[in-house]
Amino acid sequence: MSRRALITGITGQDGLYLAEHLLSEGYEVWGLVRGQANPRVSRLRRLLHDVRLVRGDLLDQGSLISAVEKVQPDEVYNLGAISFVPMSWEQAELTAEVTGMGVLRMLEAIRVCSGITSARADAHGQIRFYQASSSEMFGQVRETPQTERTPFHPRSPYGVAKAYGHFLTQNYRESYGMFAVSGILFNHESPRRGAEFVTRKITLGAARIKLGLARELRLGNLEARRDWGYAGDYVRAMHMMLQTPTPEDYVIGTGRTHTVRELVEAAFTAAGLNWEHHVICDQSLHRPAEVDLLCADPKKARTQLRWEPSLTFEELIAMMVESDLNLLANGGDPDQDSSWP
Ligand code: NDP
Ligand code: GDR
Repeated sequence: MSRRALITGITGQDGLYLAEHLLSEGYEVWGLVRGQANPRVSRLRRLLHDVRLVRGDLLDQGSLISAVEKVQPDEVYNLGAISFVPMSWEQAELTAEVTGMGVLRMLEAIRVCSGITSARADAHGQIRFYQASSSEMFGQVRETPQTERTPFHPRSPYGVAKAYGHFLTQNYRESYGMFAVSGILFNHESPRRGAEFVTRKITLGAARIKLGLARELRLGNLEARRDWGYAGDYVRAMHMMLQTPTPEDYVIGTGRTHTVRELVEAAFTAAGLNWEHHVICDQSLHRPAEVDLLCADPKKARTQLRWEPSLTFEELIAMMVESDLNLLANGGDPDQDSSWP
């Protein structure tokens, strides 16, 4: 019998890649979807016919219990979140509820449905749980590169909510003996990345300018450094983490860091443009508190999971620019992403 996975956040970038990966591994894949008329659910149906859907919301405990009861999953991947960092200042309480408390509700749904009440659950037949933790938890870093042992100093309500979810996942592992792990993932991108995140904003901006659809691109802090990898590689790591004999947390990243300015340069060069003629620095796009530098030390994942990224930064950005040029040249709508590869 095929194994069954339940994914929250299946309509997002990672959810789509993870669902594809698990289907290719022979899983029966279920996605938790919310809302009455969510356009991203229609897009998901168009892209992935074999995924089954169950209604639920990370804000609603009862719906999560019903979903777990209905699906009877072997593995749960909790990717659902308010994930755009600037939005977490505008809607801090909602971010805490979805990105933070949502983890508690999902863990409780699994605990209740599995009948786990004692301090140490029987490992046999347990639902395995993956939590989408984030390098944003490191925030103002005290050491670089960052490992599984680097202390957290989150710099946004999003980072704080993720830190809560991270520690709670650890706590359910220690309190109830649950197979619950966190992947501390650094920024990962793709042609399916939301248009509000800086990589996609830049590759779409460069493509629009190249095609004469725009003349300028307004950006915030060009000096921030991030460790950017390819989302398709990172979802493989999520799956690998749930196949290990013992539950442990892992840092996933490339170990290389670049400034936003270098990202702009790579994207505009890939489009055959000089970025200095088009990019405008806009103070209003700077954040109340910035994360200046992130760089992963993925040694544990490399040695214990045998995980390796397949694309370099330059290959990733070139792929995204090419995809956006094709999308726009064919009249595609980036908000619908109908022509995603
Ligand atoms: P996206 O923003 O693309 O997707 C977020 C998903 O969360 C969507 O499917 C959205 O569904 C869902 N969601 C939002 N609110 C709720 C809710 N109340 N109940 C249930 N689901 C909800 O994120 P990514 O795919 O990029 O990231 C996946 C996860 O990994 C997130 O938790 C993110 O914080 C984390 N992460 C991402 C990194 C990255 O670089 N991409 C790095 C580290 C961590 P809907 O369509 O209904 O809005
Ligand atoms: P991040 O990603 O906040 O790291 O969170 P984002 O792409 O939004 O920003 C990266 C860096 O670029 C700078 N920046 C801009 N960012 C945006 N969005 N728009 C701009 O115009 C702009 N100009 C400069 C930002 O200041 C920042 O330093 C992502 C999300 O996917 C999180 O959910 C995830 O947890 C982390 O990555 C790891």
